[in-house]
Amino acid sequence: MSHDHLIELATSVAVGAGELALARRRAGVTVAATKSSAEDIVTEADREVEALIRSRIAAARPDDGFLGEEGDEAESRTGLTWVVDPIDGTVNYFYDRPAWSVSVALVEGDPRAGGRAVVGAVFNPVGGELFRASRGGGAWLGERRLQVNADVPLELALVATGYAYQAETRIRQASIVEGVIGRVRDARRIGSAALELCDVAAGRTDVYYENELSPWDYAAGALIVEEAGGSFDIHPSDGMAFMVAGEPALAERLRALLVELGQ
Ligand code: LIP
Repeated sequence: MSHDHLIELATSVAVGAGELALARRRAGVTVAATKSSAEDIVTEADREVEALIRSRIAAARPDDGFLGEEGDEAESRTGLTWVVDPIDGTVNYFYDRPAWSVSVALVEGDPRAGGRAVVGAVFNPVGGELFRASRGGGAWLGERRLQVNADVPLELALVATGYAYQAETRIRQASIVEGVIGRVRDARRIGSAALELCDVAAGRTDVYYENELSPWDYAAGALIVEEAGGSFDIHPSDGMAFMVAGEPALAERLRALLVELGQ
């Protein structure tokens, strides 16, 4: 199947899943369970949306692998694995804050160990924005070609980040933000890694970093950033591995600052 067909499948699945998630949101959302902490929730909609995505992809490409946030992993027989976050920004979704997305990526290789997406789609149903990219085909918001901001000095960079579901980790992350915020223009936090990455690709923020993300949080957004001329790298750390995404020179300056601050 060509990248054109693969990106058509990824975008069609992401939009259909987003429409279901939005309908469930409007009908009312309940917490189905918690995971790593009381703050780390999963809703019935998360599970229902992932099941819809899984069924549509299995019907179209039954031999591909599947790695979703909410369900069992399916082994790949093609070397390709669909990496899916059915609702990225779950807490925002639960609070009916209009900042959540469906993230669908097809990754070549091991999604947890260097695998790279060949196509990716991120759909924000509330805003009606569909971000997409295919390897070598550019990054797009609708029909608009995306490009990261270039030639931005660190001290004038609008920086985005996020925080973990564990309080002790958030306290450590906040101490890093305390060191960053006086060295940059300002900081932002959406609460959806996929949308943060798409904002970098669209030039709405200059650079984004976060740690303790999972492949389903970043697989699609990382490709969208790279196809918009940016870099996405996961950096090992004695503490917590962290990712940085943005125009390559700026991303490297932020990485160096984070290491200086003890990230
Ligand atoms: C979320 C990420 C976000 C991070 C949150 C959470 P989820 O994913 O998209 O960047 O800061 O802690 O991990 O749980 O909403 O799919």
